[in-house]
Amino acid sequence: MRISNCVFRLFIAITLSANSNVFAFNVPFSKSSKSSKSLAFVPLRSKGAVNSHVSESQLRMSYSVGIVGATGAVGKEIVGCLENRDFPASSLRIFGSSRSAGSKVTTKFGEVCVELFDEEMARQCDVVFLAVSGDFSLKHAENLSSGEDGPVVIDNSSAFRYKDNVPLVIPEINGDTTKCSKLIANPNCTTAIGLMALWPLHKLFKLKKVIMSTYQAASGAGQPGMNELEQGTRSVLSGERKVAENKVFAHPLPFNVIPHIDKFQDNGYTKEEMKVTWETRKICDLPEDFPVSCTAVRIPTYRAHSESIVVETELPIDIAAAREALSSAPGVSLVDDLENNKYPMPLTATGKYDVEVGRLRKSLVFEHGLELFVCGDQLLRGAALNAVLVAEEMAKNGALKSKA
Ligand code: 2RA
Repeated sequence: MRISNCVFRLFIAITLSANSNVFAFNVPFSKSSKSSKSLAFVPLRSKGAVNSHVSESQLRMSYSVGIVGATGAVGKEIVGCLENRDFPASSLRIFGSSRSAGSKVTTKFGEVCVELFDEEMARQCDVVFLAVSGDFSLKHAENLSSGEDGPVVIDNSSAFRYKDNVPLVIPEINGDTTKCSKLIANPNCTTAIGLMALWPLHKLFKLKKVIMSTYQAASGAGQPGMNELEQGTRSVLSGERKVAENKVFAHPLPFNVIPHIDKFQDNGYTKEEMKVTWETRKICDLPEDFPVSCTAVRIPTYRAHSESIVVETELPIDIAAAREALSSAPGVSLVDDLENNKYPMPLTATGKYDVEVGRLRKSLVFEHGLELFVCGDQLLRGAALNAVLVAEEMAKNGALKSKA
């Protein structure tokens, strides 16, 4: 029977990754139900890989899905992506902490009960998404995925991204690497958004150098980041304060930009910036010393990261060919219509599966060089959607198996 015609009973427990409030659901779930707006954005459908879903034969299989961290900013979007993409889930279990295990909450799914996180319980799943801290992942991810009967584990943290034996995956670029490991690392959102645009250009013109400046939304720091931006802006506009308070960010974010995301490293770059360098090399299978440089800046927007990217290429740039390559690339929308003031922006990229790419122009700096502007919903493309696409890829290539 086609999964899409079925009504499943989903057992959902939700844990708040940021503040550890944990909820759970035990409710009937219709595959045709629309995503709750309170859980996640309903994204616009995109072309290419993100619409290809799993094959007809794989749709006849169904997978038991687990999520740890399902009510954090990323976890909510994972639930939304699974729903919106009709992921063939026979059951959905969401695991939480002891503090909130057994608690109940009413949502569009009905009343929900928490499951206490336990490795053996989570190992019963076919695939487990981890949307929790790196420390949690370090402690549990390898145990979870170990052995023949362990589930596929897709980890959103940075804990395993740079380990040689753990694939770091953007399915449209290196999806085939998922065949060799049951533990998969999801890239940092900033890298994922940029590479969606850079990969088609690399195939066409062969990248030589990449220089990126980012404009990153408050939600990169999760719900607490969004709250600090909103409350701080209100406090200034109401006259309550001259300058907003800051706890999440290094400085007040309202009416400001902050060139500091994550910890400073010995070389003067931040860790967020170095992630772009390290992850670009690994995902695109580039040499260890391939030149990628990033300046990462936090700006007072809610959602969707923006990136100004300059590349030097081996081959001469042909703008028409670049536009054609980006137009047909899966997961990319070319938004580049200067006459009508159309270019990528956080407001238009928010809630979209595709990354917007525009402002394409030959660089004035390099003999062979291109400049572009990219905006992507980092909670989707940079995290939740990418993770669900990884699971779909593994369902297609046989690396994700159903125990049923
Ligand atoms: C940020 N990229 O925007 C980070 C989140 N992983 O803070």
